[in-house]
Amino acid sequence: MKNLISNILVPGALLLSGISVSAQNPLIQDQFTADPSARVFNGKIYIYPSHDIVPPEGEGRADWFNMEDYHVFSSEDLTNWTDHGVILDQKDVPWADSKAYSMWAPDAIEKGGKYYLYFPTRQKAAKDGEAGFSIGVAIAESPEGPFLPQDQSIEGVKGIDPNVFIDADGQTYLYWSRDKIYGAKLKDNMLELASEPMIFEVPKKGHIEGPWLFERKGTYYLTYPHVANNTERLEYATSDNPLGPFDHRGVIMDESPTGVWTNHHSIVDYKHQWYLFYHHADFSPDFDKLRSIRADSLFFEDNGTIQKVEPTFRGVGIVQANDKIQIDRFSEKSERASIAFNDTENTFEGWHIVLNEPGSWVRFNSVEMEGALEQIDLRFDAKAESTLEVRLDAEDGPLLAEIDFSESSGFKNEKFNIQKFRSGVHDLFFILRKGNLKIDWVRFE
Ligand code: FUB
Repeated sequence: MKNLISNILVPGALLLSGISVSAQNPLIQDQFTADPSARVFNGKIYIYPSHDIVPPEGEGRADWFNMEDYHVFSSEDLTNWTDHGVILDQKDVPWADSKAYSMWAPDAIEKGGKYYLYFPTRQKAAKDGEAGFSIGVAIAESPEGPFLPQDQSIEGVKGIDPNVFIDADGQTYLYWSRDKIYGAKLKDNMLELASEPMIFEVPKKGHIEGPWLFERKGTYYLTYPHVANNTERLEYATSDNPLGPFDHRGVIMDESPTGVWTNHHSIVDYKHQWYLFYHHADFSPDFDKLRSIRADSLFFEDNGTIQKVEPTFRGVGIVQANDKIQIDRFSEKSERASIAFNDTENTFEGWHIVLNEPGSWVRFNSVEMEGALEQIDLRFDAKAESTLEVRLDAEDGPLLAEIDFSESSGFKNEKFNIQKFRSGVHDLFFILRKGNLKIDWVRFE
């Protein structure tokens, strides 16, 4: 973990704005991100996440969440993400404790051509000694910021996890949490409550936070992480009114099997497909306060109920054949195939897939391939003489390549000829026929 921590404390060029990151899940692979609030602005998808960090020595809170700023990321294809850099820092919020490292889950919305960032953080110690979480607003001319914070937090709002919703009639609502979920109307200025906060106790027992409200076909979906058993799972309730009453309807995503305690999500329709954005601790398997955002497709039944989402590594979006295809972020694999970190001291180096038994395979969905491609470039480590088949669309689909590897001593790249094939979006199958092979990534040219 040592190199990983120094990577975070001295981010250098990795965290400059404007860098494009190509990724499956997790979506952002050069820093920790959590609590993704996804929004569609000007035809692009923007994500406003929390930014988990390891704080400088002697600052922040050991063994807890530490966040000092927000970045925003955008994408047009859900595969290539641009980091627009820091849009707000704790030191620039007049009402906040500038050393609290508590810039928790934010949300953003556009109204009248301005962009409003709603964010929680700890307020400066008040005269009565109260220094809990309040929610503030920062305003920008562009979704990419910079966001200018208001002098005061929103009067009458104590809590975390703000979420904003604008109904078809133009009325704006603010939701937030403090063990329960609260909601109220916002004034047209987007800065003040226009109604008394209501409390939504759906369900009545178990910690609940992170509200995200959206409307579909006249139904208002209030969605939230809830601890029903051990850790947070994503659930939802519905109503015909943005302020309820809401009826509990079901589970969107089960508890994480790896014990990550939080989950926090958003749900958006982008180019006629619904997506669930959520988080896990992919790059920090032993410490669940350093998280990473993910996305998977979400589907509704005809009666409006939400189908449960199974988290995947593959995530969403189409990958171009001439980009690095990280097949360890697979869509499906045989039981005996596995993944491993490339460098356990610096997990941001990613993973490789391990095929160590003849017959083991991995499938990677939705690669855009044009027929003129002639070679596959593989980064691999052959632990023995090995043979790999690369097939299109099915385990017994058209053969693209049959590749023999001699034993190697560590990872290296080699290029191999491929057969002719039909242009289009294909699923790729990699099937080990002989030997023992680790593959980091592949690329076509
Ligand atoms: O990121 C800090 C907190 O963890 C969020 O505010 C909660 O929703 C949980 O994800």
